[in-house]
Amino acid sequence: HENLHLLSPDKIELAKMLVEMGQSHLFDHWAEPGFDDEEKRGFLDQVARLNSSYPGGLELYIKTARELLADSKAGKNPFDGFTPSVPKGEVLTFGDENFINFEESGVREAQKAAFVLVAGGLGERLGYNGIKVALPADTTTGACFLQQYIESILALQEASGRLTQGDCQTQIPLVIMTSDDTHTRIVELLESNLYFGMEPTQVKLLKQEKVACLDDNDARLAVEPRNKYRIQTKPHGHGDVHSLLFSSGLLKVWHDAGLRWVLFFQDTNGLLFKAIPAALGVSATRQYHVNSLTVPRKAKEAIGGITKLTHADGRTMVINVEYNQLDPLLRATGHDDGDVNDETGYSPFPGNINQLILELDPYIEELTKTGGAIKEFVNPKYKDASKTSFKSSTRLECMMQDYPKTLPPTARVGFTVLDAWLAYAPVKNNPEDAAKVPKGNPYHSATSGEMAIYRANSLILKTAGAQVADPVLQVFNGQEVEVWPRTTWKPKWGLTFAEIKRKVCGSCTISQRSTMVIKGRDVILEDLSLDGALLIDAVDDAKVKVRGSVQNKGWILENIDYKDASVPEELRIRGFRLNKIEQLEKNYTEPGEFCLEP
Ligand code: UGB
Repeated sequence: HENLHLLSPDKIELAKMLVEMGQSHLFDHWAEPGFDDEEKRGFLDQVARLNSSYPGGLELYIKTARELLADSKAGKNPFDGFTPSVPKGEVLTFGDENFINFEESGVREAQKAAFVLVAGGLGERLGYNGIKVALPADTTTGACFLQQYIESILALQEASGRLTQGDCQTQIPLVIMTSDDTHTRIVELLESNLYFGMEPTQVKLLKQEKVACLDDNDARLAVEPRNKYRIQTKPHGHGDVHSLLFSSGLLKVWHDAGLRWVLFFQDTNGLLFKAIPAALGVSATRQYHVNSLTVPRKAKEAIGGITKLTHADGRTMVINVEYNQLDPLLRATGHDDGDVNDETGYSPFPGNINQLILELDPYIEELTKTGGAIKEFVNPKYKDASKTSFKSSTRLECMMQDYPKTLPPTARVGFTVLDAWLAYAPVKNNPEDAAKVPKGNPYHSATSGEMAIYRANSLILKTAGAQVADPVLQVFNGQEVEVWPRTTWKPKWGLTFAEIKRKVCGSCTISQRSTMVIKGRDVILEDLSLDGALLIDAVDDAKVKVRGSVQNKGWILENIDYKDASVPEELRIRGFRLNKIEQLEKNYTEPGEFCLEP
């Protein structure tokens, strides 16, 4: 009480609220007036930030925490009363007529889309020291994930503009959710690369705040061990993206601009945009309010499973069940073997790749009710079976894919199943953990993430009619991977299958040891026989036909050891680097029509 005069009236209210909410321990060790006064004010400033950044404020946070901690202590199953079953979704086959039609409709819709990248996570499992979006998606082009994402959105924008003759929006907005762990470095990456070609005003950054840590089952807020005037905080999870979007006012701006879709995606999936046009087409055609992108999933693989849950009282929902919960849920509901592969070799529950497409208007309607608050969970690590104390402080967490949990039963919640080779190759695991992944399951490492890009590109070229040599198996950082020819292109060369097919003509062949980098938009491959490395760059108005035989020593993959500290970290975590011995490189800087016939 003797310190109250130091505080403004609104801060006094906050302090009172804390005391009423059983948090008086936060003030127990306060020094007398005249000592640490700045620190005391700083403490209440932090409390004010924690209060305003959480929908419903700290009071609700503490209340929810008590409920969730009590449930956790009682061992309550969050799926009590629900029976899981396999939901029905739209299954796509790359390159067939259905896929091509969905792609075209998706490109049309892209004019009315906004993209949201959640990039607040540090990626502890990967253990990389930088930010994940700055990692090269592949080392052949060296383009980082953020560059790839931005160039893909720009290519989509251009393709959509062409198809719809630019009748509405001309710039697709991109929002990046950052956190204190990633914000400054993401700003630097964007600024030092001139936003990778995007208009700076097209990109908006929203920073998520951390939430207060909890010391015990009474949800007593944890104080920093070395600073008694600071509450300990931890990340709240990617679910924050919904409340941030809502409170930023952007959803209304998008609505007023005539937008219809919001697409959420994660920080390190180099394949994603190969699947986006078709998946957006599915959303539009099936009029899904929520469309989750999924891939076939191996039983027990560390990605969530999309599941239909039916409650004894008749309620149903189609929702992601995290990998650590799916197996126990199945066992508890009569499936004695739990989560197992069926005759297809995959779990019948499709794998969530955390790429969501939401229809804007129903999204706004829902968030107007919830403020963007997402159903949370708590995951305390207890000291012992009495579950009375924690090994270290915990906090509430939330996930963006839990958004449908509050939706009414009338909501149209669907999902799209895509080939994993086409849609999903994240970089999440460090080399040591990846090498321990059971054989047959994806590694989700920097090694597999890069190799997956070459495989997808090769398979796409094959489907487009090229003869692409089979891969060889090689081991990098203890992981056996298929090494396909290193064929790459800028998104503007080919974002949809139809566009790529149009640019691969006659009889093209590509040998396994080849590398191809196409940077121009209008480059046509005609009767090309590639055995070596070929690099073509061209300004947008240069039309280049490449034909005939290209043969040279090419670029060779060399093994490196992830423990070799003399090699840069972004290469070490892959276990290989490129030795660029010889290539045919052509750069067309003037508009016109050209033919490259070596
Ligand atoms: N992220 C944030 O922006 N803020 C945060 O506070 C935390 C993360 P992880 P996770 O695709 O394989 C998800 O850590 O959460 C960003 C799904 O829940 O890579 O373990 C972060 O920057 C799971 O169902 O993944 O697992 C990154 O971009 C499964 O689908 C993204 O959120 C799994 O992804 C994901 O964070 C998967």
